[in-house]
Amino acid sequence: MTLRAALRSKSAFSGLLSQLSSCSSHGRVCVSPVLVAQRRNNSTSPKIKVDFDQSTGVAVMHMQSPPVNSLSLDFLTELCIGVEKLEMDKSCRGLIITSSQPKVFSAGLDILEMYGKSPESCGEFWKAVQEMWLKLYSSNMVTIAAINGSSPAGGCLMSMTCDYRIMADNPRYSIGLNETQLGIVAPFWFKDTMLNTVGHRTTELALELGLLYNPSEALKIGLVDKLVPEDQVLTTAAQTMTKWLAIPEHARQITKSMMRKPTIDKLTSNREADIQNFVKFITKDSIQKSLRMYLEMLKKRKA
Ligand code: CO8
Repeated sequence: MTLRAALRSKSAFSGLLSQLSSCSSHGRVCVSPVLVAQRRNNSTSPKIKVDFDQSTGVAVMHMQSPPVNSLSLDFLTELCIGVEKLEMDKSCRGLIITSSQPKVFSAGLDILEMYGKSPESCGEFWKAVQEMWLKLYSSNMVTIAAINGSSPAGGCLMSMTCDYRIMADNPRYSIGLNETQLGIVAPFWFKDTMLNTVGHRTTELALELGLLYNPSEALKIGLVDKLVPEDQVLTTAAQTMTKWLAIPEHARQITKSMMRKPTIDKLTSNREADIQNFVKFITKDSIQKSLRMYLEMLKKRKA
């Protein structure tokens, strides 16, 4: 069964998860020998590579989907399964997300998943986008985005789900929610995530104008927390992780939940309506036209 098919089928997905954990007591999940063996070898899947260091309790998730780590349905499915596995393993306490692609952290949602697709496909895709956000934003692990390249739109959203963001200090890179530039609208939970990160007025300007910020600007508005030379992004993330992991875990987790739960609840209580809204919006002729023009612009810019 493919990963995508596994996620599609709820029972198969729980079957997959039950293979990962053979027992659960007092809220602690025991990890099966199969998973432990995989982990020792560092699990590798086509679009995501996870290196988990048992001695530090920190996993590094490398996004490795050429050319630009765009968030396709397959990519999101792998990512969600990867995060779920780590979340269930109580020996994993921290997650660093980074990119193996040169110059790009993630180009955001895969536009080809939203262009020329049936309403059913769009709905399935959007459910996976919601799932990625819910898993990362509500994670009990300490999460750090090691942003070693540009990170527009959904890439910025993914970074903002993390507890801390470290970006490469390269003025050619940019980050932000640029949806309006594509003629589309960032949904309320994208908006809320940004609002929780940089405040109301900055979010209003950023979203209406579809602003992409260079690293210095992003640091100034608090969209990222630290800039470092490109070759130090991962090491700085690891050092920062050590500091975060020194905080008493239970207190940190409850505090994170207190800060984020109202935003998470807003989506969980409206998931189906949000999917319907997305499908209705994205399949409109005018929106499809905007996406086509944007794709053409990307191609022209390359030429
Ligand atoms: N989806 C699909 N394909 C993409 C995407 C993408 N998001 N981004 C780039 N590509 C493709 C390009 O078309 C190009 O394809 P090809 O090789 O076939 O010509 C290839 O990837 C390489 O792209 P570039 O040559 O542009 O690569 P660079 O390294 O020069 O630049 C960038 C990398 C900066 C990431 C650049 O590609 C870029 O700006 N991409 C567009 C990013 C973007 O605007 N993403 C927005 C996606 S929408 C989203 O995430 C939220 C939507 C919320 C929906 C709400 C509706 C209700």
